[in-house]
Formats: sequence, C-alpha cells, structure tokens
Amino acid sequence: MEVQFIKSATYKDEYPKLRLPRIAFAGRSNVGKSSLINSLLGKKGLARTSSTPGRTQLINFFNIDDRWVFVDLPGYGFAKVPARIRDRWGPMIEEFLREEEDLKLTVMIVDARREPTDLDQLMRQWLEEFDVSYQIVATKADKLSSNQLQGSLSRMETGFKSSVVPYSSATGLGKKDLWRVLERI
Ligand SMILES: Nc1nc2c(ncn2[C@@H]2O[C@H](COP(=O)(O)OP(=O)(O)O)[C@@H](O)[C@H]2O)c(=O)[nH]1
Ligand SMILES: [Mg+2]
Repeated sequence: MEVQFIKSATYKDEYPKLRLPRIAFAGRSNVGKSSLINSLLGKKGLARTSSTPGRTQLINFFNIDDRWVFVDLPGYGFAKVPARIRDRWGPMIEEFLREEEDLKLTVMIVDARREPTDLDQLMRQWLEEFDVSYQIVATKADKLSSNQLQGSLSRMETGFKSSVVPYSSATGLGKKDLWRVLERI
C-alpha cells in the first residue's frame, strides 16, 4: 500500500484539494490511534509522520494509494498540553467535521477497557450534529478477557447507541472488520 504524507493543516483554507474520499481517525491521546492506523496499513510511516514535533496538534492528511485520504486528527483529553493549544482543538475539529465535504467516515477510537470520557461524548455529538458517518472502534481489546470484552462492548453499544468494532493493534483482531467498513465507502 502506497502511503504519502500530503500536509498538515489547521483551518479549512489549508486542507488539501485532492478529490478523494476522506477517512478521519479520532480519539483521546494515548488511546492507540497511531498503533491502529499502523496496524491497518501494515506500516509505521503514517503515524510516525503525524507524531513529528509540530504536527501532533495539527490535522495531518495522507494519500493512501490514490484511493483515500486518511486524516489523522489531533488526540484530545491530554492534561499536559497548554490551555492555548487545548482551546484551539475544539474549533479545529468542529470546523473539519462540519466543512470537509469529502469526509465519508470518521473512525472514532475508544479504549475497550475504559468508560467513554466527556470528550468522547462531545465528539460523537458533533458527528451526529454535522451528519458525519462514523464507526466506533474499541481498541486494546487484547487487554481484556473475552467475557470482559463482551461486557464492555455491549455497555458501549448501549451508551453510544451505535455498533462498536473490537480491535487490537497487538493481535490484529478487528482489522478485517474495519477494512470491510472502509471498503463499503
Ligand atoms: N496491548 C495493546 N497495546 C496497545 C494497543 N494499541 C496501542 N497500544 C499501546 O498504547 C500506547 C499508546 O499507543 P499510541 O498508538 O501511541 O496512542 P495514540 O496516542 O492514540 O496515538 C502505546 O504504548 C501502545 O503500544 C493495542 O491494541 N493493544
Ligand atoms: Mg499518536
């Protein structure tokens, strides 16, 4: 799979103009977003590029095989980040979800072991409000027993009123299912 970094952006004017369907990835910092993207693509380049200093708080766009644009949205819920940057996160994500016309799907990543946070709920609220299709993915599933995982998934599906795909970047669980969702677009 050919993965090419296009650019980083903050505002709509800076988004790349390439007419390809966008698939965005969102989630709290440390949730496992980079690992999930690496695991999906079977390579490390994309996530490493996104974590380059100066890019972690920006929206990063990647050309995947001239077929999709993957959009790595900045992680949220980080305590250590200065308020100035935290305050920018909301408007930046909100504008992207509202204005990006080629956005076909947002993969919203949560931790299979944790209760969704307020910011997870806010993100889901925006996705609903701006009518963006989304797929919730519960990653780090390998850290739970299969009973615990079943319990966690059914609690999340009730809470989010949406289907949740279990995922593990460590074992590859869910990779096929998530690709199936992307291929449907
Ligand atoms: N066991 C396990 N660990 C994971 C998984 N995904 C991520 N991690 C670990 O969680 C930490 C944060 O992952 P990272 O992908 O950098 O999170 P990001 O901040 O959301 O990009 C790292 O130590 C990863 O190795 C997973 O599916 N299973
Ligand atoms: Mg990351």
